[in-house]
Amino acid sequence: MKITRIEAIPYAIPYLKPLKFASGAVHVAEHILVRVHGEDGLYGEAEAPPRPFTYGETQAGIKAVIEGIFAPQITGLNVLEREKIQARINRTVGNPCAKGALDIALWDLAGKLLNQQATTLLGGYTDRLRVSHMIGFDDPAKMVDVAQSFVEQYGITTFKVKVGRTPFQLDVAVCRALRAHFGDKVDLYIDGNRGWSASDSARALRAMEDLDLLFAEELNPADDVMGRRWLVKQAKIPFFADESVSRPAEVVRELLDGSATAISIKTARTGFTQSQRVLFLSESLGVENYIGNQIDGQLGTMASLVFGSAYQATSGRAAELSNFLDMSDDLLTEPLQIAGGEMVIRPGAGLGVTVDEDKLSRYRLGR
Ligand code: MUC
Ligand code: MG
Repeated sequence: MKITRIEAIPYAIPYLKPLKFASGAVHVAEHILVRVHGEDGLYGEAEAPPRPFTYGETQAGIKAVIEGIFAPQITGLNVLEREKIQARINRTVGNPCAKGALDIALWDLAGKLLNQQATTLLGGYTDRLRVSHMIGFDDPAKMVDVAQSFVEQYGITTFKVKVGRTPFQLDVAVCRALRAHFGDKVDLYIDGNRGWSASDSARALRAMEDLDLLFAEELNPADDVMGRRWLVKQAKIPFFADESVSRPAEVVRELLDGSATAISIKTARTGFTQSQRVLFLSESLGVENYIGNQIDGQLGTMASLVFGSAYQATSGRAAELSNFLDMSDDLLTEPLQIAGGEMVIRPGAGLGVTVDEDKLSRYRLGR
């Protein structure tokens, strides 16, 4: 089946509660719905979340690159010619979230064409993942309350704690409060979004040595090349690369440079096709990974679940699948559910979810 038309539809849905972290904050989900149409009226869908403070992409930029460059390059190709499509869109450098959403929409469409779940086409390992929730900056007591409510309401027991503030003791106090409140009943890890220097990161890690953190992520910038290497060498817990690995080549570079010892996989920035490369690299090298969250809405969250549940190597750790719960609304006809700390894939073809046209017309921007 041929690709006949591609749409990039901007929309905006406010958050009930903004998520704040060291590199920025999100108050409104200003995302792009990517629709790839094939023959016979079938289409595939995915969500692109622009993160200017992480990858430099904007909502307007994602729409422009998809409609102006990628659509003319791949319209008319067979939906299943994934490598040919990758070769064409990768002539343009950067734009990871635009490419990621386009790729996921193509897998959704391929699944519908073949009447198969995308997760089965990818690997079909399991039908569910444990969920980890990401807690944004606030006072220690409020962050403990958020975690407690997610334990009670959703059975979630793994939390990513955003750190990277100055002075670093603010964040140490939060982690200490969480551990004091929950004891060993929860797993905790930290993500600095490049907010600290190498030396403050080292001091913070020392100050939290007794808190049994699972791992640390992007505490300082990978661009502080020597400082990052110095930090990672002395860290006693795995050091995950996140925003510094938006391409497979960057995964290799960060690992060989000693700037990371483990890899966060985000389908929002590497789609399914490039996420496979990242995953197979990390698996072959014996490097740990987990499925991260780019503050995705429900469509993007389902994409993360579909990919993560497809493979044994991405199913081991809890995946970040719950931050859509902070949004005031979403686009799907049937909202995603988290119960018993898990999220389960949907039985339908492709991603198994459907966008509600009324909701889309309520939240779409422009015509
Ligand atoms: C994360 O893991 O860093 C914050 C910015 C972004 O791009 O993703 C989030 C979460
Ligand atoms: Mg991160």
